[in-house]
Amino acid sequence: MKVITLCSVICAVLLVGTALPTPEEEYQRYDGHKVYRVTATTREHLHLLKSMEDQAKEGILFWLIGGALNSDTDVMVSPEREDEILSTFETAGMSYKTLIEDVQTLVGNQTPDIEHQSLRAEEVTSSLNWTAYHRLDVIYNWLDELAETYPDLVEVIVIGNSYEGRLIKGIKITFDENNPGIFIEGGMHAREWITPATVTYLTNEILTSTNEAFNLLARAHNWFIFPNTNPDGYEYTHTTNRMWRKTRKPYDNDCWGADPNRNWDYYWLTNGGASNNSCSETYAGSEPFSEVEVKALADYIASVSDKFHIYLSIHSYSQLILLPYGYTYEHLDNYAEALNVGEIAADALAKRYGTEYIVGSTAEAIYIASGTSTDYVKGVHNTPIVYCYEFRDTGTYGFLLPAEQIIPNSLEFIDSLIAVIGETRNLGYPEVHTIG
Ligand code: 0X9
Ligand code: ZN
Repeated sequence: MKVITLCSVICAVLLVGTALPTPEEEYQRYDGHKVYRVTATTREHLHLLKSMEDQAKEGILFWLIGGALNSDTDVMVSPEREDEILSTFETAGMSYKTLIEDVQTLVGNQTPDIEHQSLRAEEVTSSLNWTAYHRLDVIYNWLDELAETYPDLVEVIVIGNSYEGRLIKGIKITFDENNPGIFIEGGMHAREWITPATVTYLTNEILTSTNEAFNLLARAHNWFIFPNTNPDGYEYTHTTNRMWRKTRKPYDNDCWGADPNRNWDYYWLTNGGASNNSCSETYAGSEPFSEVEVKALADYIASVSDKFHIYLSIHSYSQLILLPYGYTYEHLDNYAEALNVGEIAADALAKRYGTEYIVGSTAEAIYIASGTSTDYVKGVHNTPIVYCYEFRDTGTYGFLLPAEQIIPNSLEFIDSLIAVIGETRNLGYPEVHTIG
């Protein structure tokens, strides 16, 4: 009797514990949060914005940090701090405009709510689609299905585990062992949901497209594809906080996560292109490769670096095609070539819907950013063609891009990719390494 009583108490506690989320686990709401675009026209403005970001106080979150004069900074502000923050901008002489009136409205439009959660069991067993954003297990199950459907072409690659123990899963598509390869990573920044969505769309096209021209190009290459390189962060954006960017490793000052795109062991934490403050959105980590997800990806890249000649790191938002380097203004050896290929790719991308992308080196086009994946791949492995894509849009929705834009974004991206592959081949890569 005693045992039963004890069990009923413990079981009730356990049941309640699993049924009701703790306050930290509740999905963060952004009612009344606005996103402002602020323009910095002096060094003092830049300095002020940087220090506001570094302080990482409640009620202010930087979506984009403009590091150059006349660049834009997009900052999300809570209703409680709105007056104070706007008066700081005004006192400093910075102009600003409202980009997004109510962040919660946009989050609600694309976030799986309770109703959607109950559909998840069904969704997990069905195939992927590109009319909604999906949870990690849905994407991973789909990768497994691909390997079952195309056993001669597709191999699932697990490169390691995340900090919280999730798999870091991708696939290799091998059409012919001797083909040159293309490496694509998405989802490094958790909140950039359009990136795994588009990378999986591309994967599907590589295997099923009926477009003859694309098929020919796709089948003349092998593909290394990792849609979700920050699985803990990605899940966190689905369960707890839609606006999370970093990994989920605990650090000091009660802050979590490092920026996986500042953690690579190549000019790590150099030139002010990252932060040593664990609360910053661009925290570089405690040391190079402190993030297991980044280390796992770097190790896998090293093991296949002679098997690919094109590397794409996929982010959002801003509509950019960025060349290395980010840690310095110095140009690449083949800068002229890479810029030219990027510009042809941007032209190809614009043809379908008129979407305009800007092409340039990371440091020149946006800001100094050190410890990024593309700098690492170029600097350490000397891969001939390396780009970071920043997908749609330019700030109307930002990270909260409606799911209806997944397919258009994917189609125009594939248009640009066809140009990248074709132009890279015209330059004689991977066999001939010319200097532009
Ligand atoms: O700051 C970043 O890491 C990227 N922008 S984002 O808004 N997606 O966070 C741009 C970094 C430049 N990309 C690389 N050099 N890989
Ligand atoms: Zn990003």
